[in-house]
Amino acid sequence: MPSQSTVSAVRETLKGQVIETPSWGYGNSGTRFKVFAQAGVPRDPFEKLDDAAKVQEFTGVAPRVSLHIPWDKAEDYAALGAHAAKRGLVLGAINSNTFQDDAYRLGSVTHPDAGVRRKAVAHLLECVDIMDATGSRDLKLWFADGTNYPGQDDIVARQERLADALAEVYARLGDGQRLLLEYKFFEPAFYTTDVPDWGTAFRHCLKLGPKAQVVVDTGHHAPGTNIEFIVATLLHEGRLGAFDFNSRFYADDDLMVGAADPFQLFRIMHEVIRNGGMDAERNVNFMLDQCHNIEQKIPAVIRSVMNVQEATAKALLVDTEALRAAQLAGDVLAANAVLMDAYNTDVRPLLAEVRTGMGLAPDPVAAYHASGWQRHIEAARVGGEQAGWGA
Ligand code: LRH
Ligand code: MN
Ligand code: MN
Repeated sequence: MPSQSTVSAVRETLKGQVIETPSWGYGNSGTRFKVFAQAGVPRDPFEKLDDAAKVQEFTGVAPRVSLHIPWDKAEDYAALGAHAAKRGLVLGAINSNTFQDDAYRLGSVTHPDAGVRRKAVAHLLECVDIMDATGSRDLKLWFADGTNYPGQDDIVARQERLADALAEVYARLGDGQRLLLEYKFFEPAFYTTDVPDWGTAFRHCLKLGPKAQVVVDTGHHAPGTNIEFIVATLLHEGRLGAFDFNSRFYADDDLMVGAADPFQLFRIMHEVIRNGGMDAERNVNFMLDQCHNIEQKIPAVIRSVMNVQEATAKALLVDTEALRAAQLAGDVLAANAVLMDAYNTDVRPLLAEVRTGMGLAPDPVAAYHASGWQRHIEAARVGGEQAGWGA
């Protein structure tokens, strides 16, 4: 049993946790086979913020929203920021998009043609302009770049083009802004991918400087990859910038975080906590990157936030003294038992208490359903937006 002082420290940490939700999680999405339109989905970025505000209202830990450009392109970003602020939100990471233009068939920043590379870099620089207007700290870069066939292009030349583009963007970053580089092992490229793994992302970040950090998207690894090892290593090296949380059974499924493998999420959060990743000064951004193709979107985002909270609570309950003693004694079974005891704790009552202490309802999903918001948006919004892909 954890002591009373441990439990109250855990409660305080949980109250202070921040989980950033993605604007595209509120829009219609699907696979390349079908996008199922849902009633009441947002028609513009302002309405996406209105939905995100509901997640914040019922969870109290999701005040930031990531934007994707051009999916969330606005005439006036100051107005978008003011709309967010009125709803108790702030605009979070700006996600670039160099994967939906015909020009990028052979790549964006790694394209063999310098003109296409210039177009891609211009978009990335525009994203930094948007960050200046929104006050966002994080520029999140994911490149779909790669090749489909052996021999299609020169692997190292593409790395050099990538490094040149990143250096130009890095030089444009203002004080307090940073570049977050996301890797993904395949898709849409099927043979080589230019940023396929954490090693490649880490290497580019090291070359760039301290304002460049790696994003770990939990769905972007080969099956069986030990993601928590990557998390521990990047944190130890000071280069873990953010998570894109989601879960997967097969590839980049973008299902709700904690749905496929809550034990993996717990192991990740254990390494985060063990290596100082919850400390405010580390600035690790805990973001969701998910699509709710067949389930209702707002309660799915709420559930996802709760899943992260549950994994965090369990990881905070690990008896670190007992763990260290067992590790030093070489007691394999005792060390493992310490972790499993924490994992097997039902933290839902603790989280309900935390919410009540924050003036919230203990069950955020039930509170959302009781609020009438879903009925309101289904009646008020006609012709909602697609999240941006999968048409
Ligand atoms: C790529 C990715 C990346 C994109 C998002 C929409 O698979 O994870 O983070 O920006 O999906
Ligand atoms: Mn992602
Ligand atoms: Mn992805």
